[in-house]
Amino acid sequence: MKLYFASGSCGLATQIALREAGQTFDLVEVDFKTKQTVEGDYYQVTAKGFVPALKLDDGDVLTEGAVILQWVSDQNPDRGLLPAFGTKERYKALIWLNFIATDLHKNMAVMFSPVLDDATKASFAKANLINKFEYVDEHLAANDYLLGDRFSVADAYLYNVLSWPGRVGLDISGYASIQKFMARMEQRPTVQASLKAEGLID
Ligand SMILES: N[C@@H](CCC(=O)N[C@@H](CS)C(=O)NCC(=O)O)C(=O)O
Repeated sequence: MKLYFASGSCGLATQIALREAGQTFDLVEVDFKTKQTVEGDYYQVTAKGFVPALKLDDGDVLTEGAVILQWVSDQNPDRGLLPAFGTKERYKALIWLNFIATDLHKNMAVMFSPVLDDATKASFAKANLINKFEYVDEHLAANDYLLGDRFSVADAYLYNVLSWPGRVGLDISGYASIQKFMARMEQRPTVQASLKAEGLID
């Protein structure tokens, strides 16, 4: 199995999930500018040109991070990375995955846009991100992880996306519960190994 990634982008959550699942995988880095990997044209892997993409051993390629996280969890049910199919807890997890993908991830992506000026980004963040950070912070004040006291792949995705604000000049240091969550996540060996593999820490 191969995980296509770009350092510091949204493939980090998949990598953490694969490690939490005890799955073996190879990493293939994608150059966003050229859309090349060591294997050649990344568009041959996925016509979307986006990471993450997970190429399975049978050659099938999965895309969409929130869906890949579910696949990884369901391949390794003994690891408890998501609640069981059909349970109410499962839907609560899916609510978080969807919220992170559509409200946090995609709104954060706007902050990296090369076509928007800083003032526009600041107004956008005020209107579309600050209230989301507050919502998450409030939830984490009462819960160590998104689903309560136990890690799930939704936490890997949240950690991934909440590692970006500082890179775009958004200060989230005032959200105490988010800060504690980030520190808690960074104690996980899988997070450390993933950050290292992406060259984000030594
Ligand atoms: N809908 C996709 C979006 C993935 C996505 O936005 N990937 C970004 C990195 S975080 C990307 O590959 N961008 C390519 C580029 O900017 O050239 C998902 O949720 O997985």
